[in-house]
Amino acid sequence: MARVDDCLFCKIVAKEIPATVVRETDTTLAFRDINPQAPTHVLVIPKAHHPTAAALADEDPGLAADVLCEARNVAADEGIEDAGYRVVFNTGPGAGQTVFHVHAHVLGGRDLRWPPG
Ligand code: D5M
Repeated sequence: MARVDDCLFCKIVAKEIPATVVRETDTTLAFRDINPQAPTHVLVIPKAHHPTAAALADEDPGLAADVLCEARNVAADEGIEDAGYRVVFNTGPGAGQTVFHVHAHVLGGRDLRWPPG
């Protein structure tokens, strides 16, 4: 799906809402989370609208791979690869997803405990 009018992240892609963009490709955008949970907390999204990671995997697995590769590239840019980092797709309201435009949280720069809350 190209764009959903009332979607916050579609508006960030369209530059209608500002964001601190750290990487951009033809198919993806990476920007800093407005409410960071770690020293590095970047969101990687596909520019095209897919509501969840599950929908993205069904509808465009190649684009899902683009998002994962960009998560890796963000970690490299941020210098958190060696220490370790986490890539999280909250999927569904029960898992805490609040924005229904799929996004990978890339978290690092501090000790990350398991299991997450
Ligand atoms: O994560 C949704 C995330 O989106 C949450 O960590 C806050 C972040 N967010 C919300 N609005 C913005 C803007 N405008 N810029 C940057 N980050 C934002 P979820 O997994 O859906 O709970």
